[in-house]
Amino acid sequence: MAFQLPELTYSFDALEPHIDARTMEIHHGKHHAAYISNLNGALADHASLQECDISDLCRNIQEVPETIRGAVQNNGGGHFNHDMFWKSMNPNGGGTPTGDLASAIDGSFDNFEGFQEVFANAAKTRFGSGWAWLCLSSSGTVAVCSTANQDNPLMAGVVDCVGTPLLGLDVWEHAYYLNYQNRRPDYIAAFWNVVDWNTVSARYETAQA
Ligand code: MN3
Repeated sequence: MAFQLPELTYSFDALEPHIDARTMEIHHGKHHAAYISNLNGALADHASLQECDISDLCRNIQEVPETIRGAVQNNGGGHFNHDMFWKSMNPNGGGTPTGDLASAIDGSFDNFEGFQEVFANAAKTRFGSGWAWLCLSSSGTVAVCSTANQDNPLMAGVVDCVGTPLLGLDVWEHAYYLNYQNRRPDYIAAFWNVVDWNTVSARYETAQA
């Protein structure tokens, strides 16, 4: 089939104590796998779309045939978002961004702490299931927003914060409930310890090119 579950580059327990092994195992092996299975099912009779890059499928979601658009929005979004999420974290992560990305964050949020506060607030106040994002906006500045369900900022015509996603945080309960129960703010605070800023910076450089 067109899309396959990407392997993690670290073990399920590598992000402990911030994200526990059981959550990682179920989140990757069950939730992400289900998005891919359902995406492939939706695209079964659409061979040309099976060849698309997942980011292009998200970007051009309004051109996907109407009969499968909802399934591609939910499951293609789910695949893109989780693939990006796994790669945004590293057991050696944490700290602060450097270089051009740090300057861009300072430009939009005064400083890194200001950015963290805005991002955490977007993640906390997303009602129900969704994601918080740091994006490169069309105006060339970095911005924070949140989206519902498995939508993401690539989905022009669907979301009101169109841009290139640089960092996303999954705030679905399945991402944190085993370890944090209803304490979403604690999960958000723990996330900063595992963010791989080198990867986020590389996305920023690519998005500007
Ligand atoms: Mn998830």
